[in-house]
Amino acid sequence: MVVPPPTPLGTEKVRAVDIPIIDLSAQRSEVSKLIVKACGKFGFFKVINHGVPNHIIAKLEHEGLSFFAKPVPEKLRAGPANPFGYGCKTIGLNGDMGEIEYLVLNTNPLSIAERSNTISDDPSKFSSIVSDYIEAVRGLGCELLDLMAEGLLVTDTSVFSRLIRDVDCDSVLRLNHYPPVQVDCNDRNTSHPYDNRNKVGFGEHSDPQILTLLRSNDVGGLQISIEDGMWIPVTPDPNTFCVNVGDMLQAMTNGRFVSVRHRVLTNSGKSRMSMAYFGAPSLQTRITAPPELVTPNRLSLYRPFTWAEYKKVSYSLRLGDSRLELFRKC
Ligand code: GA4
Repeated sequence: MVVPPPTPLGTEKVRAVDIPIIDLSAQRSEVSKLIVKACGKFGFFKVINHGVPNHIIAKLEHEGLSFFAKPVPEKLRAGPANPFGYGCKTIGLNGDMGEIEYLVLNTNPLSIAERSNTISDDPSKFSSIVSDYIEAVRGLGCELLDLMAEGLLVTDTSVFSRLIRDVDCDSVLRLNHYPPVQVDCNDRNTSHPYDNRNKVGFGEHSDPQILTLLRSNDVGGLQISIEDGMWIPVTPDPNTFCVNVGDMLQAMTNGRFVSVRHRVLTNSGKSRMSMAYFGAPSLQTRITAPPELVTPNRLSLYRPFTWAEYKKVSYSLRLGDSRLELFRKC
């Protein structure tokens, strides 16, 4: 199903809503309940005390900033963004555009090692920094997926996490850089940080994968959608990870969790850099809900499909299209 064109920027409603901040050091059964609640209501929450060491984050952030500071011809050496490499302004394969430049990496250690010499002057250092980050965020992702299964009272509590632990998983690491976009001084409106002067950095969409773990610097721009036409700005906090439910997790929870629609608007003064880990299953994985989540009162919403099938459909559509609807049972 193709969604109607979005409301023009600036005519939309932006609301301040408290986004759940979940402390992973709190009591496990409480944490799992809070996560299930947040995933059902928003498909989004923030985590603190997440266990990903600061030095691992700081090193990758430094590598990202050094890469984006390079002259364009050097960045282009990383190869085109699809499937893995450097992209600037174009998103996907069907004409979506944004005020963004980015680097997409496969999370497979061999692939990272191979790619590193086109990205960094010290490829072995780059590849070990990226691998350390991926290992740490994958650990956090697995922990969150186990907590989700526990909170949903699914007996096989590793049913979701084992998909992103798989050596053949199709997970992706993406570094996004949103350079500041100047606004006309006559147009300046100091009472609102984000209004119609801000351009789209990354347009409205949901993430196709299972879950996304996003860490950004202290520059805002990320917004999540709660209802049609209502946007909530996410306060940036370099010490937290934002967790997005992706389309696959919506399907695997039989609609108990919602995959969050989100976007990024540019900032007029500062550049935003975010690092997103997209946890995905292997291409041949069949996406189905565990038996506990399919009941006579809650029949199965989606037909079974593979991640490869879903990925192919995703890349054949525009960024903002609602792809999961195509897999809904009639
Ligand atoms: C959104 C999540 C990830 O950034 C991404 C994106 C991908 C791309 O930028 O090439 C997609 C987009 C994302 C959703 C639908 C398709 C694919 C652009 C697009 C139009 C890397 C991903 O996996 O899906």
